[in-house]
Amino acid sequence: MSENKTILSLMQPSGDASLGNYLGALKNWQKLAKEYNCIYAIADLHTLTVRQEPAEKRRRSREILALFLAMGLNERDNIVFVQSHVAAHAELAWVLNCYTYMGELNRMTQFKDKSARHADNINAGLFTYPCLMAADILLYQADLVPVGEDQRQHLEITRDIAERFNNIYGNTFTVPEAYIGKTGARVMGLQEPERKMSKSESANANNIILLNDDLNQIANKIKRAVTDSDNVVKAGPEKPGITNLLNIYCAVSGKTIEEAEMEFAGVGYGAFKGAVAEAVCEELRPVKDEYERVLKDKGYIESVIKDGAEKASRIAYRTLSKVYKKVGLLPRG
Ligand code: AQP
Repeated sequence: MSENKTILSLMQPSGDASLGNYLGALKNWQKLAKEYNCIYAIADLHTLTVRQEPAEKRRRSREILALFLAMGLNERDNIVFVQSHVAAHAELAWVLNCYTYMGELNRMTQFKDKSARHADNINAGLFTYPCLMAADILLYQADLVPVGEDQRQHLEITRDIAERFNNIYGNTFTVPEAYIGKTGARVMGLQEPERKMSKSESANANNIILLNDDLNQIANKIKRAVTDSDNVVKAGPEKPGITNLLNIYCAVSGKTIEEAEMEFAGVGYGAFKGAVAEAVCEELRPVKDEYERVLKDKGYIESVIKDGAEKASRIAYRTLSKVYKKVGLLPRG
């Protein structure tokens, strides 16, 4: 790895990738590849906290990996791997469990949210999830982690655990910083624009744009998006549907909200939605073409998975051996 800082980005195969994942994460990650040592992982162990059809999970893991590759987040310039293929994640997570307090985990809002949503399956993994996430980050001595507002708390706890460990045993982990992208587009649901578009919550298919949707479906979903009855294309807290569409339009066109509002001044919602649909489809067309091409190349995907596991394991086990030695475990020989 070069002297550049290391940046670690994870995506869970908890659902099919959405326009939110694309605009809020993948598109930004693409820009980081030149400046940083980038490590991209499919966070499949994390998805075990919520029940899912096993075959679906395997399909999604491959598809999200293919999406990374299609977007140029490739194995030549970066490390791309599947979390469960590097056993050091689970091993370090156990150690970190023993250096994390119940009080800290109790404060995690994601635990509270997910337990409320999955009241029939409040498992221990859901509670100790931040220790696994800390392991993901600390194993690679990541300097930076791109985080959205909802993930900040997890990065904070990772920093606390790393500092605690370093204070007891001497410098072991790099204490990571949050990387805040310039345009952290937050895409909201098309039918519920007050809530984030989330890939694991696709009960209403019209609420979410999936990268697996065809371009006609995508355009139709945008045309059916919930708005209001003003017929004025302007962003504002009282107009969440239009604001969301404007944000999406700006994220794909590179325009500012003011520029977009001027462009659509006096234009009705029908024409505005048509323009947003066209811009999104134009943006996604080449990505989807390349994604479909990569997805068919099973041999390539398998080779990336294998190579990624080897490269990631080498770094991860270096950190894990250091940790095991410091906490007093016998060396493996
Ligand atoms: N709606 C969104 N707008 C902007 N960014 C988003 N991300 C997700 N949804 C949006 C970003 O995608 C990256 C990968 O996310 P993740 O898979 O680790 O989990 P997540 O943040 O919890 O994403 P989802 O889609 O909402 O998944 P589920 O439904 O499983 O919780 C992250 O960088 C995230 O910010």
